Amino acid sequence: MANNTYDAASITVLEGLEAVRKRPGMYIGSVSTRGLNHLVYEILDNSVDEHLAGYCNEIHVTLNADGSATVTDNGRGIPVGMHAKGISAERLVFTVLHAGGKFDNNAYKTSGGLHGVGSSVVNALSEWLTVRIKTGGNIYEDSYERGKPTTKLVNGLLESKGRTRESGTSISFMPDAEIFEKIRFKEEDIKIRLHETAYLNPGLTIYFKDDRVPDSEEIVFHEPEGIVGYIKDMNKTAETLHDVIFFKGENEKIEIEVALQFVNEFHENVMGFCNNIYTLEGGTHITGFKTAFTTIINKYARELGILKEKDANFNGTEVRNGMTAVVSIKHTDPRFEGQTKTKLDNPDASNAVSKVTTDELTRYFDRNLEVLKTVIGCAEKAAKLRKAEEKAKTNMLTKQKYSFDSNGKLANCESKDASLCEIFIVEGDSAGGSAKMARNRMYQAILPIRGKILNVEKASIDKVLANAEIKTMINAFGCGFSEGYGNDFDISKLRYDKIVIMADADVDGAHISTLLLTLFFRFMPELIYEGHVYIAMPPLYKVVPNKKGEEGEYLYDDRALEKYRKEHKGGFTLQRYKGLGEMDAEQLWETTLDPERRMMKRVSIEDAKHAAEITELLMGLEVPPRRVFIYENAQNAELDV
Ligand code: TTJ
Repeated sequence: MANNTYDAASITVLEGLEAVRKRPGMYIGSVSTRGLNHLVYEILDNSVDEHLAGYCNEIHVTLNADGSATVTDNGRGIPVGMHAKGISAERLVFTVLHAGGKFDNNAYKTSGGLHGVGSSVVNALSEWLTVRIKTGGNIYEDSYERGKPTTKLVNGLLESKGRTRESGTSISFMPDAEIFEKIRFKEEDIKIRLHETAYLNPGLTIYFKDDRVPDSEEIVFHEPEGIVGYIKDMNKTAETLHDVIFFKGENEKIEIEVALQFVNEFHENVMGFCNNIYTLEGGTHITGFKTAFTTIINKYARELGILKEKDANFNGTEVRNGMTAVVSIKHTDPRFEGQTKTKLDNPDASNAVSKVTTDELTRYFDRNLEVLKTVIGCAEKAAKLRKAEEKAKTNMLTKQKYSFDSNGKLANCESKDASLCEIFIVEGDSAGGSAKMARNRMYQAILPIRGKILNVEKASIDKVLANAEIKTMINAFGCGFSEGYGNDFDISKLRYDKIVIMADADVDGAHISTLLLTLFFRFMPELIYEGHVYIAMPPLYKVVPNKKGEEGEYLYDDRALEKYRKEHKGGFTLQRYKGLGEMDAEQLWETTLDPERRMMKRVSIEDAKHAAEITELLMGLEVPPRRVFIYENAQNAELDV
């Protein structure tokens, strides 16, 4: 550290990382589990970039027993030499904001929005971080604590720790408990992300291991079929109507790949990616694809005489009825906008995707007339339903606009100030009855629902809207719904700030929550985007110590019970709640309704998406595995407060 230039550089650097620690949300979105997992993706993206540059084909992701994570690749290794600023390249990567990708000329590096904000952000938000690099025949190691280097340099550089013939980079880091609400990575989400990455990079093999679980097995994600394999897997349990259609092309330096397939169902699932980043909110690439697709299908439908001169065109929703599609593009300078910075904003992407789609699909349909007819058939089916559905909708919305308690079931709250109001959707009439008595009737509305609500993945819109429970719900919320014909959803009309799903912690409860989340995800996703949907977490146990003078308490999971057992050797009585129905009004208030004491989990868009995927999966399975699946997931559902 004799070098003044280096000292000066290091001071500005540390100020930068201090800013990250002060406002982590600005760099990684949030400090919830979502933000926590983001750290892994942030590091992983560097290795994927090295793959895209053509130098890496294997990545290992390990969740270590001590709670840290390790990402290892077999790329060239981060450069360890001196960078122009008088600081080593590797130090620069981990201590300077936005330094990622400075040394390579990889055109498709992930950048923009929350993505690629860099390893320095992860470093700043880690209690410790260790870098191991094999490059140029040597092994190097560098370490940091909360962003600050702890390894001694010699003449400003790392010393070799040994020789090797291999090359690659390995990063281990422990997320900082001072920053994050919880520091347990959610392996389910990470696995989904790794699998997605494997589909988008067919030449890459990703190994995942969760060493927090004893004897856990390594999972290998390798998808040589790429996005075609992705479509096949998504449609695994559906009735597919033709082979997967795949095309790719390039336009104005934008690389485009599309895979699509129609299934015999009444919804569409079009997913977009830009430079391997999933664009949850869509954007220009998706618009370009959809516009082109609608034009092509209408053109063919007229040529084939399926649409007559007097007929109106099929609309976009109709031509995509039953479609599963992945649109993946590579752009040298992606821009992301939107609520969650997941909406592609580059205007040139729209033209490029539209052009390639038009050229390639025309070529395909000219040669595959049967597939074309099948695809147009899906649009016709949708169009036929349209009239009936529009009618059903008008009837429903006009007749019942002001009598939103269509079943006499909703016990509404008195306040009309939506920012203060909450609605609890309660499983079962008996729990619903107690909840009605227990609630704060000024601000809390109760809507009991019976049995299983209709599965919205499977049913067509008119059936969904005919369902009494769903009708009541839509009417109660007050903002309409948003799939199918015309987007009538208006979140500004929402009557409740919080929509709380209250179901038992058992198989049926898990199923009801899953179905409700699927319903919201498909028809009212903004409720979830804007954070209005919650899941109530009623306690599993009540314990009262035998020792006089000590108060009883509620326990919310088995871990808490174990802890309680250890701390109360003097004995206690234990009451286990099998369901909400077992609680009386007062208990329900104390544990689940009272804003001061209750526990609730806010539903993220990933949770809802996951629910929709489970629903889709469940529909294709026979009864026995389905029960096993729901039960396992009901058991695994962790407490998240
Ligand atoms: C950059 O250009 C010269 C050769 O090495 C290139 C490079 O930086 N490769 C690279 C970086 N491979 N892997 C990484 C990397 C891997 C992880 C897990 C984390 C980070 C921050 C970088």
